[in-house]
Amino acid sequence: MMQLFSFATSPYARKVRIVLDYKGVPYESCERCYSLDRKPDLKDASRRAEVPVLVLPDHRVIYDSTIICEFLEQVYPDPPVFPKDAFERARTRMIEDLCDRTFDAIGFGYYFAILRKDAPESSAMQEAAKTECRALVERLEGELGERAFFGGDAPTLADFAAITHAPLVRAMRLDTANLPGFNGWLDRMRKIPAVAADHDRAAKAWQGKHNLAAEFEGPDGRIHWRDSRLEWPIRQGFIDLIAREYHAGRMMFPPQAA
Ligand SMILES: N[C@@H](CCC(=O)N[C@@H](CS)C(=O)NCC(=O)O)C(=O)O
Repeated sequence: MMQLFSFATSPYARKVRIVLDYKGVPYESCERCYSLDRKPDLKDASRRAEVPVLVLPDHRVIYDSTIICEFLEQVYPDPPVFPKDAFERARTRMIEDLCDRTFDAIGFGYYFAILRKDAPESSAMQEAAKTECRALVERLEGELGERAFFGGDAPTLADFAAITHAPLVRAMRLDTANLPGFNGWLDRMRKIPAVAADHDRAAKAWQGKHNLAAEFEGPDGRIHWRDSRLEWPIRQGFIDLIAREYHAGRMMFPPQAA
């Protein structure tokens, strides 16, 4: 059976688990978070030690949620998570990419600012995240238009990527009353069994041993930063806060990939 290195609150691992469940593919899940538990098996499987990582029954390894989902689509084409039309397929990937980079970076910045509540930048950083999140949800509303899901009548990878970030909109208490497309989409998504199961897993994780500090800081108090999560606070002008984190030795990066 395939094994998935996963983590209950990782949007990328959640996306892959939703796709596996949606397609009815059997797999064994292994909860890992390198920055929290530093167990060597994840790093042995994939040098960057990020979840998700899919290990095939013959021990071959695939990392990165998008690459894993493309593999799953080819091996288990039914039900599909990509549209057939070439442009719509590219559009699905663009929406997925938008969620993976932008939504994730905004959420990371928002929770980081809450965690550093005593920093002088904390409230401005939370506000910047809320403003950008609002703009992003409006953009998604536009992408939905009159469609039930981003790709039309059936959900695709774009929907599964976006739904893992939807809790952020509620956590920020953003007013979405004038976004009927987004709200209708949320209702439809929550009725999909694979999405409901993911929601239960993530909610249980948040209520259980996970808390904000535990989620962010490894055993030595360092926070795991990478690409778009680092770009966001610098673009927003919070470079001094990031520099203080760096000089205080509170940052860590994924292990070198090669
Ligand atoms: N591009 C990767 C990103 C994966 C990623 O950033 N995973 C995070 C969790 S959300 C991670 O494993 N970070 C290392 C850690 O926290 O230990 C993907 O799509 O799979």
